[in-house]
Amino acid sequence: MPATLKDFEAVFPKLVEDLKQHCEHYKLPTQALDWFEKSLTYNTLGGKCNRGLSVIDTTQILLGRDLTSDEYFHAATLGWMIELLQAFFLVSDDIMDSSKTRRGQPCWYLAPNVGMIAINDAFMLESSIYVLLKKYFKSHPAYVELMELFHEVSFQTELGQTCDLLTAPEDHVDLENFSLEKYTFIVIYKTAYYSFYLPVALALLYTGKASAENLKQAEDILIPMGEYFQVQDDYLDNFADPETLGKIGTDIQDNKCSWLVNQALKKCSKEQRKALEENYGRKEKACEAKVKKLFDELELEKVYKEYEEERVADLRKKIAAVDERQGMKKEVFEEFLRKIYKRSK
Ligand code: GPP
Ligand code: MG
Ligand code: MG
Ligand code: MG
Repeated sequence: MPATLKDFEAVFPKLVEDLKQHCEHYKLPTQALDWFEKSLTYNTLGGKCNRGLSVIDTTQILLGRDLTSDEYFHAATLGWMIELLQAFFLVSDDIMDSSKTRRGQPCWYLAPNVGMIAINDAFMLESSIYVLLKKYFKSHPAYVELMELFHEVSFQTELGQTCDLLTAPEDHVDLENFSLEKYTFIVIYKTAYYSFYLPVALALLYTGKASAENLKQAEDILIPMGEYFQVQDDYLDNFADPETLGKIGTDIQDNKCSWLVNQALKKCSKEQRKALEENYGRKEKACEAKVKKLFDELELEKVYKEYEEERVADLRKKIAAVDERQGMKKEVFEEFLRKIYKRSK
């Protein structure tokens, strides 16, 4: 049985208490302690928690049995550490993308009295990972590897974010700057490593099954799966109902090298390209509306649905070929794919 969000969320208050205790040890003034707690709950809770839940599901599948309550707590704690990493990224990303809403509420930097304090709050969310890692995993045989993995995946994500931002200059629209090659690099690094490879790699390290072969098999399937996930994110940015999605799309106005604009460039006529040149990446709502209309004319929804079926068929083929001799399980990947196939949020 896959882990439930309710059980997973029930672990979080304990981790908040641990982090507060760590601050109290430094005699942090109450005002700052309350602020930290508020940031922790505002920014870490309220999402789907697919990444965090996947650590528990993967651990269970790898061990081939139900977890003891101690194992459940440890796997969930690793899961919450990914959710903290994600919170750190999202608080920062929303500032960089000038986004307005996240998980159905104002982005943290836009919440009352927050503003640029959000930058420091993001750092604290990141640092919290290592406080918890030390508290609960210091004597685990893979402690250093767990820590190095968080560091490396953070670096990879930051590389992806760098390219995402550099291909989307605010004041200079140049469609020549976009390409599917650049797109692939951006999404693999900014999303696939931390969202897909990290949960499984953590579970492999935690269960003592992180052989080079198992890690490589995980990477070979989870990176393309993460690429597909970010294509979904880009598709939903334009085509989903913001109410359902919990965030308002900004990719067109932000001049992003998104999957949709790359598909549009592949299909458009000369006139349509001119319209794209004149309206993509501009702040005006009317320009955004023209690009949205163009995306409809080019039937990008249909292009996306075809891509999705093709990608999923390819992933299923890769999963069927997984070698289970060193304890890896096909089910790890099947479960992951089940969580995201045809998602609407
Ligand atoms: C998703 O991009 C990628 C991230 C949230 C990683 C950010 C990395 C940092 C180092 C800050 P996105 O902007 O498309 O996500 P969303 O649509 O959720 O804003
Ligand atoms: Mg964003
Ligand atoms: Mg972004
Ligand atoms: Mg997006």
